[in-house]
Amino acid sequence: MSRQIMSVVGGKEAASTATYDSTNPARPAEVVARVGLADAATFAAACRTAAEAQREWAKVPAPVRGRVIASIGRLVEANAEALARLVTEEIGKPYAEALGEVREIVDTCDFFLGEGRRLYGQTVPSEMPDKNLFTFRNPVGVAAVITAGNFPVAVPSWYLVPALLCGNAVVWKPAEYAAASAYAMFQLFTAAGLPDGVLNGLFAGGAETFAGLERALGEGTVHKVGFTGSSEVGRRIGELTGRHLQSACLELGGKNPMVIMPDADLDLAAEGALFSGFGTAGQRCTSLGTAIVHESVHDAFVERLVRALAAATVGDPTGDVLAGPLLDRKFADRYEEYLTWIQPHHTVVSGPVGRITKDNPRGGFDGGEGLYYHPVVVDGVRPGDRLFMEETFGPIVGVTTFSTLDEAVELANLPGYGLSSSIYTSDARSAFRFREGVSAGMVSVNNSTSGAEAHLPFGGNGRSGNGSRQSGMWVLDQFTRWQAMNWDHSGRLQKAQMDVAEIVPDLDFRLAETRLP
Ligand code: UN1
Repeated sequence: MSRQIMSVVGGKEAASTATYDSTNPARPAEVVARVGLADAATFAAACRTAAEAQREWAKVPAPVRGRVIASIGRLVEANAEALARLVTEEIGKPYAEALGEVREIVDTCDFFLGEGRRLYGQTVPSEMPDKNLFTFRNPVGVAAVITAGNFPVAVPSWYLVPALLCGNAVVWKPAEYAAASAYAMFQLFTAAGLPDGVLNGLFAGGAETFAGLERALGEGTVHKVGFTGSSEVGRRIGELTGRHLQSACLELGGKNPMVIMPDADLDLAAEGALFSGFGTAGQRCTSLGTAIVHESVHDAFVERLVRALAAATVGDPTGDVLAGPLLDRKFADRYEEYLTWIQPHHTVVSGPVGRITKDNPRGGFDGGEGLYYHPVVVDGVRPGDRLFMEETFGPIVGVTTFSTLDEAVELANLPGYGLSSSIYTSDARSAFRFREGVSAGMVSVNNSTSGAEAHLPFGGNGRSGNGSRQSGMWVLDQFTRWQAMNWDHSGRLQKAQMDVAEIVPDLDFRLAETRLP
């Protein structure tokens, strides 16, 4: 029996105008949840409700809001297995990874519960006597958060937890194909005692969401937009928020490079490439795009990667597998299109390509009805190729070669994304030269391109985002605005820059020349 879920606005179920079935990608005939989808008017109404609730929420002392975040962490921890099982069922993420994803919510809560007792502002000396200067972090107001379904609970928590802690209200629009996981997390958040209207869960299609957001921005009830998804939609959201003099927090795609230097530990590099490229079936925004391999170790690296891939299991995500099915039909269709970008000058070194079926099995595994695909390694990709230039969300990795580190850095930056990157080397100079040259917001040395920790700044540049950063103390700048206060208690008008005491130096002073006798 599948779940029926609806949007929740101000603590009450909100009207829906359409229905969406979220299915299990390992067995697409199985409906995980029947989801009521709201329209643009309901989205805008949710933002009004949030704006109303935010006024009271901002008055709750930050340490008390921190206690609520602590309770969310405890509730998520106590429900970790159930939530992870649901994530596996709904988007096909291998269970061990789903548990790791749930852990990331707890880590985020652990970090921000203490922030409730910090949210530091400064006291700053004034240029005049009897005057004090201060800075305060104020909540922005209402955050509209629109998230993807490949990390249906962890990535939303990166927005929701700091936004709420800082005293904002949130309207959260999760991906429809991950609605059941999102709804379960929403329930855990509200069980922690958030007042009605402070967190609203809104299920809606893309077009209605965009129209609702446009309306709410016009009405002045949204003050920050957080978006995780494609570069294409991110650009539209950036344009829309820009017209309203806002800058959205955009976490977009990636074409994440991994550079393998001649002095790399090749076994370690192959293991890293395997997980970066094919863990989560290549559906992380931090997944490996192209392995950029020094020409002297190309054959040895490719041979190791292909061997490791052949030994890896693709299959039922409830079991111990490297990868399960793709997230959803829409993603499988798009992935099939990426496969058409394989050109005659490329060499597929991994074996069969395409959907795993009875006629195209992977060893003894025929995939059943599931959206399972063969993992693919394409050797010989070149800078002009679409496979080299564009994000290919799914289990496909390109391989190209280089001769100098400068050339490798240039290749790493060429697609114009800039989320994550990695270098395998045993030379500190190469690691630091790569770090300096690469355009990515994140750099791994001798490690996978994916797997960022919850307390480092997460975000990208170029086609990967507008420079905004999530996580750790850096995300506070997304969900608060600095306010500067000056307080003059001299009892007279002291004019800045004019009524400032002057101490006159003797700038002609020079040291006397002394000569030894
Ligand atoms: C994403 O795919 O949107 O660094 C985020 C990682 C994860 C997050 C990925 N912690 O791979």
